[in-house]
Amino acid sequence: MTDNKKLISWVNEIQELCQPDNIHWCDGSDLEYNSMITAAVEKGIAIPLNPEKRPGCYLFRSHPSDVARVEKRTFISSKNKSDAGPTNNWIDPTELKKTMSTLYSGCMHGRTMYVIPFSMGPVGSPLSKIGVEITDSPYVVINMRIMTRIGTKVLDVLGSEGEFVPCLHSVGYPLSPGQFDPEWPCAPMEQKYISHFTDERLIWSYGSGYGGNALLGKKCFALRIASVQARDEGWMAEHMLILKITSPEGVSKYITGAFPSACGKTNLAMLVPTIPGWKVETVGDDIAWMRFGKDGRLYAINPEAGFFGVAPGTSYQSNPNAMACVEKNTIFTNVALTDDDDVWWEGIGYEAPDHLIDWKGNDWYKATSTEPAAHPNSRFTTPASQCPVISPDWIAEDGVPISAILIGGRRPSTIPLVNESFSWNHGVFLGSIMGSEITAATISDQIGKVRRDPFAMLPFMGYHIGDYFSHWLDIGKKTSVDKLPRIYNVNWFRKNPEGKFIWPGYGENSRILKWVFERIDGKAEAIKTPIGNLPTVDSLDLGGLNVSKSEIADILSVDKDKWIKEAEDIGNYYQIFEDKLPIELANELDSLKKRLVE
Ligand code: TSX
Ligand code: MN
Repeated sequence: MTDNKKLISWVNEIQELCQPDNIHWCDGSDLEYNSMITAAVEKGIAIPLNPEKRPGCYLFRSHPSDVARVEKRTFISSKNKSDAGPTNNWIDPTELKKTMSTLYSGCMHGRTMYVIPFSMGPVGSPLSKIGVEITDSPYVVINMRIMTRIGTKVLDVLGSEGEFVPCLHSVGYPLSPGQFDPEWPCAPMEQKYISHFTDERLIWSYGSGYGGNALLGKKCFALRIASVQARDEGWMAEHMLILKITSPEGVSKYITGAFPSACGKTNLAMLVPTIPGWKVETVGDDIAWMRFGKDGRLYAINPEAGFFGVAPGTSYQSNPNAMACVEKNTIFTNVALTDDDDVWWEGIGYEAPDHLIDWKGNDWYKATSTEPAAHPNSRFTTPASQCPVISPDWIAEDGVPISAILIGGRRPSTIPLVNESFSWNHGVFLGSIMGSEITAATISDQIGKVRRDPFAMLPFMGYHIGDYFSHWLDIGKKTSVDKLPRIYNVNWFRKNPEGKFIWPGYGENSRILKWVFERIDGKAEAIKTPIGNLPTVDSLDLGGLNVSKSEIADILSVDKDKWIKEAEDIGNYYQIFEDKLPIELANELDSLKKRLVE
């Protein structure tokens, strides 16, 4: 199995602490996967879907209290509180370990403890990193097998001395002999902990079986722990999609994009261009690890092997490639079940049938039901290799060279459709002030204000956000300007006074990608404005687009009064960083203010 002393002693230690009935080392084989699925079906925790319509697909339903990441139960436990910064929950590591050790004590009674060696990134690639997740949840094993590379091949690379990030997970529901085991065991909210011991690169998760709380390779490792490793080792761990775009002439470039949740990252990563001759292929839809190559350019890998996407809103119209992915070998969680054992969700692109079983397992009738049939955060877990437009380079060991970085949020006003930063530092400034306007959909008393989510990393930062900005600025000093990716602020969500989205978005975003592509080659025109370089109306390819030139001019306009207010708001927001706000960003804000009144 393994002769890695650190791994063997950690597994022994956890076995003693959690006291499982059995231990299973995951080899990652098809046989193992199939027998775990069979066992889950026999126990009634997985529902096989119609083999004619969804071969190899299964539906799981979570406990209604365990349906999403829990930010208030997510902790950055560094020795010094100041290392966690103003945006993270912090608990002293000694105290947190004491509390959680009590919870973990005997927590796997009546259960099997699975040991999952996994690689984030292609197995053996110089940009990849190894983790080992210990879990008592078969659902986690099944999903980790799709989302990461798991099994014996990872242990082979780990070898006897290799380093790995230990990731401990328990659903927090020990069973006494004869005790009934529910479909989705989990612990009450106040016992849930998603903890990151960042100094020793260790993850402890307790009490939740859902998504990012439980599939520890993703947000916990590839973003929170990796961001700390990246800071210390001079690379970047970012909440970004990666796409490849190819022009009609056959020239390809790679672009990453940081967007907060509900902006359509997965849709952009799999975009179907509406402009003739252009092609977009997917490298990743959620996380990018970027490192300098020997040539001084930034190279990105997708550390994941699958997509854990939000189902509602995904349709053959909005994202045909995602729909093709989920036709087979896919795990669905909390979607609705049809009478012929297919799936349905709000926004799937066709009417609900008269009767469904909703995400809670109850009858749902189109005529009378008032609640959504699928949970708004219901998910598909699907292999990236099944994506019809997956780029062959998605498994490139040395990653792909990045030419541009997109950043963007949901802003109904102020932020134009696309804006090119003047410089790396100016781009970091734009990233630091990213955010989405708070709408009625967000439960908040601050409707209309901007919720800042710098680089879409706020929920995923492993250290002080001010130090993170400094790290971005440092990256910009490590190579020459011509080798750095250019940074573009985009906004698909500008609204007209009637509250209607002006830009059609989706496949039409290829027009923006084309402009970015041509800017990099020094071919597309732009005008310098106080906030950045904006396209002229004529520099955008608008052929066949049903939007008037005046509306285009509108979403490319810079309203100085709105921006003066924006700059004031940025000044207030910057105060939370106190002495950790890099001087370069304070200078960028000052320069912006000056340009606005020139
Ligand atoms: O994903 C989106 N993208 C990026 C696509 C590559 N969405 C969905 C966001 C929620 C996940 C968008 N929504 C985009 C977008 O570009 N734009 C919008 C806003 C919008 C919504 C509907 C229409 C137009 C714009 N049009 C009609 O409904 C007809
Ligand atoms: Mn994400």
